Amino acid sequence: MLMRRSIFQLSNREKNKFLAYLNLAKHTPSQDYVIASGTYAQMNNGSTPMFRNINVYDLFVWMHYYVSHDTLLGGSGIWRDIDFAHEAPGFLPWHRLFLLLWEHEIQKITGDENFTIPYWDWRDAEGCDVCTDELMGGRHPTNPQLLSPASFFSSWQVICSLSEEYNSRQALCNATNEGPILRNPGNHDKARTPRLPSSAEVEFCLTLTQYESGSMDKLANFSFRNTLEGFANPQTGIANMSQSSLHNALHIYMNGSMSQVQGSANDPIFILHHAFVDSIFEQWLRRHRPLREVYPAANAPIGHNREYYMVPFIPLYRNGEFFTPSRELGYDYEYLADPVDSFQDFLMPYLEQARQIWQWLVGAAVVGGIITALITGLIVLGCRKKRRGSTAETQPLLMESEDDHNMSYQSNL
Ligand SMILES: [Cu+2]
Repeated sequence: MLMRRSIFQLSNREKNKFLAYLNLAKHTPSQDYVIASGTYAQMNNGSTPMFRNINVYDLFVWMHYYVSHDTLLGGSGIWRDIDFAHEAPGFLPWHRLFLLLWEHEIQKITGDENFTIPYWDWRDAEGCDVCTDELMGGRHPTNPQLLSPASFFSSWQVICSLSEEYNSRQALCNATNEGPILRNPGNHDKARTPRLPSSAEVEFCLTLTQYESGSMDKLANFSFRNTLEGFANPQTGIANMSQSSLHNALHIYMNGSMSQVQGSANDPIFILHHAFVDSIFEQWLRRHRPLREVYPAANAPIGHNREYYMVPFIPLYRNGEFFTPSRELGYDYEYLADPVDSFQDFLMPYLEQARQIWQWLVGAAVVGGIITALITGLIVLGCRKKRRGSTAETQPLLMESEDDHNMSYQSNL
């Protein structure tokens, strides 16, 4: 069982390793994937392929862009009200899979099979406490919108951040560099998001019994998904378009690359943030123990029904497959883990090994026992013979030497 841990619980060594892995991903070309740089029509229905290589980090930025970008209908037609990963029931399963795949790619390029994404528990935070040069980058000393030059994230380039430009050109994002990461935490629109989410808001959200409700979009009332995503009031569960709460609040608060859906994964805070959102989803699953059937099978916004495949992942996965407790998917969160379960997890590999080799262990014990018995028998026999032949000679000599030793010890004292 892989354990996701709080970024504040990592040792300095673990923190630096995490940052080094992120940087490696940003500089390692993906061996398995390319991105489409043109639509199917622009590729002449596939006869003129348009694909580009991409690094592992940006592959995920691009996938997050692709799943949420406006559909180019040709001519000047744009379909904006479409998103296969947000504002509908697929939001939580989609981001759950996204993080799992991201974690897996990092494990592959580093060879570190135990790597897990850390989370940022932002409940009741006063500000962006991961925005330091030891973690995700502090603020630039003279330009508040930029990252501090002491953080290597300040040299990262973003992609897929210019949605209106792509729309006007009827073009897909082709992963061209578009400048540095922007982040200006706390200088956001306070009327929309007065402060970071509180523990009480998270707790209220967890009490909502319905996973999804009504129109199953951002207007849904008393929907756990819509409240956690941040389109509903986290004190009442009623949809409220004028506010951005819980998950959305963090995106707004960062006031930069994180604040536009399509380019938000450019900022690596995205990963820490979504890991924590996923842990809240996990708490809800454990508390309410829903059957898979609780996830809507029909009438959800396009792409979000339970058996629909999630865009743009290859191989294919269905929304409903990730509406399941994290332990079934091989991971847990440190702050949610049952200590008994964790101890079992710790023992499991040893017990499993013992189970596989128990015949050998028993065999070795029996053979060892027989050999020990034989040797003991031989020694006893040997000693008896020797004692019979030599007792008389050795006895006086032994006593003499013992006396000498005792004398010298006494004189020293
Ligand atoms: Cu997203």
